[in-house]
Amino acid sequence: MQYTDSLPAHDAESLLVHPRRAELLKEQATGFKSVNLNPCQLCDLEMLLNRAFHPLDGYLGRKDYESVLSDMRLSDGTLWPLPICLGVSAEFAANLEEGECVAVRDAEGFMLAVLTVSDIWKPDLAAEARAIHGPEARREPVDACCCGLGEPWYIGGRVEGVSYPQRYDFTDIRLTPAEVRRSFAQKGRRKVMAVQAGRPLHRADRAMLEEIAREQGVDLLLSPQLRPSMYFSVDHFSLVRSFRQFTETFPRSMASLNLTPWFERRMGPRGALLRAVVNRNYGCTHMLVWDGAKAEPRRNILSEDYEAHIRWLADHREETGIVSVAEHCMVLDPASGKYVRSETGVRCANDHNAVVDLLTRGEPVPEWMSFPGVLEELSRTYKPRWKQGITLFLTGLSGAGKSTLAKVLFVKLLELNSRPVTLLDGDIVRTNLSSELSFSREHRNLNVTRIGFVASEIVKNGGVAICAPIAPYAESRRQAREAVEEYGGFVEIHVSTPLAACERRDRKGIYAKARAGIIKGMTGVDDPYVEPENPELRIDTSELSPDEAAHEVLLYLREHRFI
Ligand code: PPS
Repeated sequence: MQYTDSLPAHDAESLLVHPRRAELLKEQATGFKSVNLNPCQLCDLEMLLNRAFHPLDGYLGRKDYESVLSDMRLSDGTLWPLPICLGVSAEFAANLEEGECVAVRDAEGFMLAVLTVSDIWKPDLAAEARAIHGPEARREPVDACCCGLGEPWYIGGRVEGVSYPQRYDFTDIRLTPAEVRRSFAQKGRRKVMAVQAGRPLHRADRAMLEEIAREQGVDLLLSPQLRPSMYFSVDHFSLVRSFRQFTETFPRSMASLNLTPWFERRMGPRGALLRAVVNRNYGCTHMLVWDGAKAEPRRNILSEDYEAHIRWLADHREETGIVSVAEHCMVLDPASGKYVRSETGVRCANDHNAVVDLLTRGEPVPEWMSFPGVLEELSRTYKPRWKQGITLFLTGLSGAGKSTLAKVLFVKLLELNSRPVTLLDGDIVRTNLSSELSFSREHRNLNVTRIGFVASEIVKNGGVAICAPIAPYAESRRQAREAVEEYGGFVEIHVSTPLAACERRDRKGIYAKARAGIIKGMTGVDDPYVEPENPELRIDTSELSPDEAAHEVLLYLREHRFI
């Protein structure tokens, strides 16, 4: 890699510069161009700054990049399996010159580092994909960091760190590689196996880890595999909290927990090799390799691909310094009540699927499957339907009876008192949330998308949202459903009262005005209403009283176990 002579030498523990230099860089940075990092890029920068990516001291330059693609080595011969480059837009790259300094910032604009640009180039993404995934690979950017950049350009060069990215969650277990290595030394741990998993771990995993620890003579460093996009989601917190509980089932001297900004790149064997290098930098000597194939019931874990993968990692053991240990398959021995190793049983991951299944059905999880502490954490996230949040989305023409039905449901659900209930009637929303919007197609869609967003926040926090907009278009109804279903139930109720009946009622006199041409673009008169194709319920209020209509909805909710 190319270095600028005037740059200070880098520290083995971090790429953060001395505070005086950091101050100087901040002053100078007003004249630098800026790159704002996406969540994946932030993880990469943190891994560079804390030296989890040692020996890299910046983003790869072109020569190193090409050498990594062709030989899995930096140009000085050091093993390095995957390119770590900074992807930028073509527009940004076009105005940049080699030798220039760039301020590297987080999404809020806070400066984290300065990159002295040594190389700027347009990567051949097809060649990159083939080098990493083999000749069949397609040409999409292989690196998740480049998502959303269209046709990215890469910039490489040395990095001077000013600050680590801000993290506010679980700060007590976010140790840098140097801190982890020091803690191993203090505790006298000489052999440690890194265990990363993207799902909560249970009793079968515990039994397997205990057995491996005994056989290999290792302690354990447990890390939940976090997704950069997950930081604001419930899953993120519940995964980490379940890991805390799981770690506590081991003797203190044997296992510790740490969060790393590492994210899984889905880059096949090369990705696993990079994980080995990173684990070595955290001071580990071993790493557990899960069978990446899909968990299928009754499937023997040791597929040929998996064995080849383990052998391949073993071939690079000298250079990575990491012993790769294959996942074992464990089954419960009914006679002893203990887990025993099996060559033909099912993967531990299946146990997790079973646990989630039981929790969401509201059924008890048997003692032998998991730990009380882990289950307590998970049961806050994986709830049965009657404890999850839910949205009742009433759609239909003006005057169809949506508001009346919504009000009756609001009262009935409050009477049940199982969850907090919020009424988002069309009028309430138009007054408080969408007062500037017209009744154009674009604005109606925007209005309904906003309602979907508010409803999803309510559902995320376990409440009931009753929405009653006209919502005449399928696209925004679908968006609202997608936003909500990420967190809970969505019941679409088409209030299908025919136009003639709505017009006969005409309580607001709005149809009369529309027919007289005073109001233009009235839904059903001279503006479309696209009927929902597959609503959960269809209710025509011209044939039912409000109480009867509400009764139908409540029956549906009961039948589908929402209440
Ligand atoms: S939308 O299409 O979902 O954004 O509409 P919504 O927010 O539910 O607003 C509908 C209420 O606005 C009044 N109104 C109109 N409706 C339809 N078309 C036009 N052009 C229009 N102009 C005003 C109407 O009274 C609706 O109230 P409800 O309660 O549905 O009768």
